[in-house]
Amino acid sequence: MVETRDGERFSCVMRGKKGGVACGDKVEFRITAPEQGVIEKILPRETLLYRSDAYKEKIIAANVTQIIVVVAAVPSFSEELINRCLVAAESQSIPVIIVLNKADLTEPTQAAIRILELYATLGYPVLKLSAINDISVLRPYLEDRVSVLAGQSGMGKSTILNALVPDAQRMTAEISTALDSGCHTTTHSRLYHINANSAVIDSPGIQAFGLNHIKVENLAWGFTEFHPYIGQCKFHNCRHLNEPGCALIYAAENGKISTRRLAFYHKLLEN
Ligand SMILES: Nc1nc2c(ncn2[C@@H]2O[C@H](COP(=O)(O)OP(=O)(O)OP(=O)(O)O)[C@@H](O)[C@H]2O)c(=O)[nH]1
Ligand SMILES: [Mg+2]
Ligand SMILES: [Zn+2]
Repeated sequence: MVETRDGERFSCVMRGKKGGVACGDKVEFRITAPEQGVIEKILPRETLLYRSDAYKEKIIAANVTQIIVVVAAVPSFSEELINRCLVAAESQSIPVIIVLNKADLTEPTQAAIRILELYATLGYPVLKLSAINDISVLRPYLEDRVSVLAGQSGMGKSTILNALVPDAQRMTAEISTALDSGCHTTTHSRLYHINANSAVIDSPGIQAFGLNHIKVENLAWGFTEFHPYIGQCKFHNCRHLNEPGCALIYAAENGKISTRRLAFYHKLLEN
């Protein structure tokens, strides 16, 4: 769906090969029939958030200026997925905020807060809210930005979107308690305007966040607190795994960086 500056909408196909165009893209298109058109050209992207495994790449959104990683205590969230999201974001220099949704589930939320404290100390804003009650703490973070709601299925991304844009009426669905997961309710990303300068994209739940597109030697740059130590190791090609004289391992041993984050980095090196 293409929207013009005046807010007119056209159902479009892509000229030539299918795919390639993503939610948030700016395009040139030609009208072919009432409310229909052909996308002729994708304009250069400011940012591109995507994930990739050995076989394919999947664009999450184009031209976003902020990523809102949505987590909740129920179903349980993967801290590794947060870290992968952060690495993808850092590689595109896109700022991230973390939203802990379903704060009304007070007891499990307490445990989630303790896990997320680490990310707050790294400088990522961590907001706690309950989308079914009140999302007002999130509003100031949306101003003058194009944000994408990203995260696992069932965390409440579409519920947050509906709270922000009541007319949107995005489909939401009960989670599966048996599987401790969401039901992959949202199948297509879509951008919604909050006001003239702010927009939010709701995206489908992510199960795995492959980072095949990021070179191994660049992975450490995805960990913001590692930056002062990169280039300080004894060996210039240090992978910070177990090499002697590694500045990152030394920093972790001395409590300057979190051993949990170094362990996630090691996990990313493996695949
Ligand atoms: N208790 C509680 N439940 C919530 C809250 N926000 C969302 N939910 C519920 O969580 C379930 C999943 O919400 P969705 O908004 O569909 O989740 P999603 O992240 O969009 O999931 P996908 O589209 O599958 O990626 C629904 O049953 C929501 O009603 C909240 O703040 N508190
Ligand atoms: Mg959804
Ligand atoms: Zn090192």
